[in-house]
Amino acid sequence: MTTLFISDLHLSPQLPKTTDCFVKFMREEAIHADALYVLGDLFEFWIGDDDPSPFAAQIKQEFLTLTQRGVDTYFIQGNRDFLLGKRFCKATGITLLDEHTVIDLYGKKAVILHGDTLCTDDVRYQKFRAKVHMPWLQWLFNRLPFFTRQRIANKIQGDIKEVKSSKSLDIMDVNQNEVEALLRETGTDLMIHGHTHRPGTHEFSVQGQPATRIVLGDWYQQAQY
Ligand code: LP5
Ligand code: MN
Repeated sequence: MTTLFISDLHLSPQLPKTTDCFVKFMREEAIHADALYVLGDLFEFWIGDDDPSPFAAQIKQEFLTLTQRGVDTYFIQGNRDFLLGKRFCKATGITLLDEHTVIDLYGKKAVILHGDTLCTDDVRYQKFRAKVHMPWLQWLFNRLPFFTRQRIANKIQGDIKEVKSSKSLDIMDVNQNEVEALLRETGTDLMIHGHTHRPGTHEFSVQGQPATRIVLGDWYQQAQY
């Protein structure tokens, strides 16, 4: 009985070692699991399912092989791959889940999400997020040629880097009230997310009942699942 959770791999053609770790994980670990949940930021950037690169094809092939072997595979978009969509899922056999989703983990309910929506103290990010999630803007963006989108994404990323480096670490962590509100709203006492790159297990109580929040780690140094 194994269900695996990963997030924040930040795969890119520039980091071949991380891609190797991912391939090894898919072929040696995920293949034996009942299910695999990818909780966002699988990619450093994903600007459209029509990515023509051999890198994109390689990653898709790993997922296709896994789902064809019968491992149920699910994906929740992160803040870096929120444009991953239906076409990617169709090509790989994975299932796209809502921003936050309640799953049944061998009889235990858990709410899973990327985690960026919990960082409500980061007001500038939340405003940015609301903009890039506007359906009409995404519709327009998706209709631009792939390489134009790539140029726009690079420009935005460059502009934002400085903004991020001026933020305090506190602001970029989850807001505890937000965490508790989501647990109450979903009627769960277990939450699993990534995004903050601060792996750990947090125990606390919500309305007098014990609750747990598990944070997944990133893959910059090693595979974490
Ligand atoms: O991922 P991480 O940890 O490095 O940082 C995140 C937040 N940053 C982001 C930005 C992404 O990395 C960049 C994604 C670019 C993809 C291209 C999209 C193409 C447009 C599509 C249009 C449909 O998510 C960071 C958080 C951090 O997590 C911790 O939570 O702090 O947030 C920021 O740094 C964002 C700034 O605070 C916002 C600055 C606004 C600048 C305005 C730029 C122009 C916007 C144009 C919108 C179309
Ligand atoms: Mn993230």
